[in-house]
Amino acid sequence: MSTALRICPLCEATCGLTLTLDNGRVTGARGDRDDVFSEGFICPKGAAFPEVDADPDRLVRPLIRENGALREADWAEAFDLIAARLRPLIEEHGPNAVALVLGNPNVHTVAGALYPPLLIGALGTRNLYTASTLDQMPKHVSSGLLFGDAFAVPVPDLDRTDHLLMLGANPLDSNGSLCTAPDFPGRLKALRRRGGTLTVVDPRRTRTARLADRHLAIRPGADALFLAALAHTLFAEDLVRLGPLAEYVQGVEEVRDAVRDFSPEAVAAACDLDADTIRTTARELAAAPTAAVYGRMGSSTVAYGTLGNWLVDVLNVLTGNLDRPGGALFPLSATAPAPRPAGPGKGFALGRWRSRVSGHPEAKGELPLAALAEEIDTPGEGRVRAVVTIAGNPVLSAPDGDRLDAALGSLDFMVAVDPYLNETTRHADVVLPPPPPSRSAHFDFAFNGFAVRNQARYSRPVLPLEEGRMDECEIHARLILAVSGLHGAPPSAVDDLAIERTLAKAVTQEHSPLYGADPKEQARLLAGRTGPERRLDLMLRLGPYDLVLDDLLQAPHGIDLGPMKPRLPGLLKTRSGRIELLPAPIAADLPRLRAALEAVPEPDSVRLVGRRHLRSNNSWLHNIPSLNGGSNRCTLQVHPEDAERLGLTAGAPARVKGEGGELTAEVEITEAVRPGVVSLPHGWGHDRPGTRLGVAAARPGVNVNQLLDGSLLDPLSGTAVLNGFPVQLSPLL
Ligand SMILES: Nc1nc2c(c(=O)[nH]1)N[C@H]1C(S)=C(S)[C@@H](COP(=O)(O)OP(=O)(O)OC[C@H]3O[C@@H](n4cnc5c(=O)[nH]c(N)nc54)[C@H](O)[C@@H]3O)O[C@H]1N2
Ligand SMILES: Nc1nc2c(c(=O)[nH]1)N[C@H]1C(S)=C(S)[C@@H](COP(=O)(O)OP(=O)(O)OC[C@H]3O[C@@H](n4cnc5c(=O)[nH]c(N)nc54)[C@H](O)[C@@H]3O)O[C@H]1N2
Ligand code: SF4
Ligand SMILES: [Mo]
Repeated sequence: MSTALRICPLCEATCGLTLTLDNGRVTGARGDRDDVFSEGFICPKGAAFPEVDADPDRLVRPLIRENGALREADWAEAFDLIAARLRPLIEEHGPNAVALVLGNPNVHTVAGALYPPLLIGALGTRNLYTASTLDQMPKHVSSGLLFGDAFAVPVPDLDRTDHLLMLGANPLDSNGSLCTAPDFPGRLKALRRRGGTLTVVDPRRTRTARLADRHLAIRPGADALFLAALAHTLFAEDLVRLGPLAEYVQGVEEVRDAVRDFSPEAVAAACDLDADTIRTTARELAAAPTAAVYGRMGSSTVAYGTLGNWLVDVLNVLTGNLDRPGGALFPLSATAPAPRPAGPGKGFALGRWRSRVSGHPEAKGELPLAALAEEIDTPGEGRVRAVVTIAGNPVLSAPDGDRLDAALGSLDFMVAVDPYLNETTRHADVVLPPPPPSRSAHFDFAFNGFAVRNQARYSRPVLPLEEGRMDECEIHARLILAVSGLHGAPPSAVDDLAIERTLAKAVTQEHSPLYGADPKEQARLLAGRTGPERRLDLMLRLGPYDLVLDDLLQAPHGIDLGPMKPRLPGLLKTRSGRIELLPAPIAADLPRLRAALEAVPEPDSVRLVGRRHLRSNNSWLHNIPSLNGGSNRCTLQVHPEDAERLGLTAGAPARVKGEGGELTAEVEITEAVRPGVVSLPHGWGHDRPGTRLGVAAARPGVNVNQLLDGSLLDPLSGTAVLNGFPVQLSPLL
């Protein structure tokens, strides 16, 4: 028996785990007390790591479709088939005939960080769809417009702030998002212990809301109105204090004009909050020595998602809290390029192309995942004929899974890189299964960029690859070669090319640590056992902390790089080189928000919101017995008043009808939801044939996204409205 360290890949908190190994298997997991960031924290999902790792339903060999049925194949056969089918399709119909779908776990794997950008380049397709348009794309668009960099996301300084205003997030169950903080619950408790204030805005009385000093049970979808009223109040009461930020910000007066109509009185009815409460919230935000406004899923996947995300940072700016300790700061990860000197940048463009069928504008190079089905099933020039999915299950995660399900079934060819045969991957002609996490290296390329403390931790695979398995990085590299017409070349060629390109650029950049160096010599210096390790080594060398891979290998519990530090103005890449507080696309979308002032919902209307459970992760952990035990979790939560009015009974089925379809769910009566709001979680509906999810299929639940038809989007970001959409309820009889 031995132990090994491994960062948990099951949510954004990135906790360090100590795994027990016995006989070539992981038999236990506990929190690593010496981890520089997580200091021993673990949640039930992390504790289930051994089970997640050894799930007998995980695919062991590639699958290929033959005469309509999937059969096991070897790797060579699988890649031969991809090269033989995908390449000719691209040559005949052009690159846009292939759509690439990237799901959430790509941000939790080394492969998902290093290879998809190269695959996108190799495919040359404009049909790129990711889970971002079911999630945080409004934040990317807002950051792109405000700061000129879609990845410049301010993160609340949880450990130092005096005041946190949190909207649409429930970190006690989600463990945090776009704010990477192991033991988020403990950090919130510490905030309160040191005399700080926590305000939670959520239509549900969540576990997080119960921890707060104040819970505002807003009407779903109204966050942007509420935030605009806070900004209005700051101006009206002369509470705007930019402090040192003033030098870097333009457009403050324009924002004053833009929010003039949104007085607390004007938004009160739409938000269903009283004007005094809104005013008090604004005053407290302004009065706090330091404060941070933080909005997540519930304020993002809504009709005014980009406006809401923009207003979050407008408030951080107007109160002088952006980029200052205790406020909302920009993390600086060890693999981010070393900061360049301040000055104008290229800015951020939206809508450089549009989707074929509905004309949705691209955002950050992506089209709305909600529009994928129509891009496949609408005939005509430019139709999507083949799909590659990597770590995604859009049949359950995106609106109108039934339509997408049918569309995927009609494709000429489909490839899935995924460990499971699930609702989506069952349509693939080739399934390429990556090994379980214990056999994969781990580095948080994505989440270190959103972490409340700068740090770097690397884990090598804790167990060797089993016979017949392929590392996920190699799977991605071979896929890239197969679609590029380079099928059969060694996968290391992909890493070598990436290194060569990166170095060629870096040595010409004056701010780069390798400015003026000889690229060939630098490439030879790179250490690491594998291509991806050499690429990590290079990124560290080009990064801001003078680190190399060997430093990480010498520090198995991680390297602490200190608290977040101010990064303005160097970080700004807007054309003006300043924070552009009222960008034109935002100004153009504000009339829509103004119209919402009048559109107060009917008194008896009901809106649906989602929820997460501590033991879940989107659609893919329902197959783990210890994470899917106990009572039914896929229940429709209804407030007692609504239940009474609508004749719904606890434990009995209710019919739920949305614009896109209807379903039946078991009623749970609870005051945890406010009147006029019901809640149903996502990621369920494991009752389709042809999957290999024994445990999940036995308790399938229903797919909430079947209530949607994919037409409700935040127009600036293409993000699906997954929260706060209208539904009708009735007892099933
Ligand atoms: N246990 C668990 N953890 C997870 C996941 C999981 O599935 N399970 N998924 C991971 C992923 S991919 C993500 S993106 C994160 C998300 O993590 P969070 O951003 O914390 O998201 P949720 O837990 O969905 O919480 C969203 C909250 O918004 C509320 N809400 C709904 N509509 C509105 C609204 O209009 N206004 C406001 N103010 N609130 C609203 C909901 O009631 C809900 O409590 O969690 C990650 N962590
Ligand atoms: N109604 C509603 N819908 C939602 C949400 C909501 O709150 N409400 N949340 C949305 C959010 S925030 C997100 S991020 C999306 C998520 O949407 P998706 O990313 O489509 O869904 P997941 O369930 O995370 O699917 C992950 C897939 O990755 C596979 N996988 C797991 N580990 C690995 C690995 O190591 N490598 C590879 N290659 N694959 C792996 C799993 O088997 C699964 O097929 O769902 C969105 N959908
Ligand atoms: S909080 Fe997230 S990262 Fe930490 S143990 Fe749980 S699932 Fe893993
Ligand atoms: Mo997400």
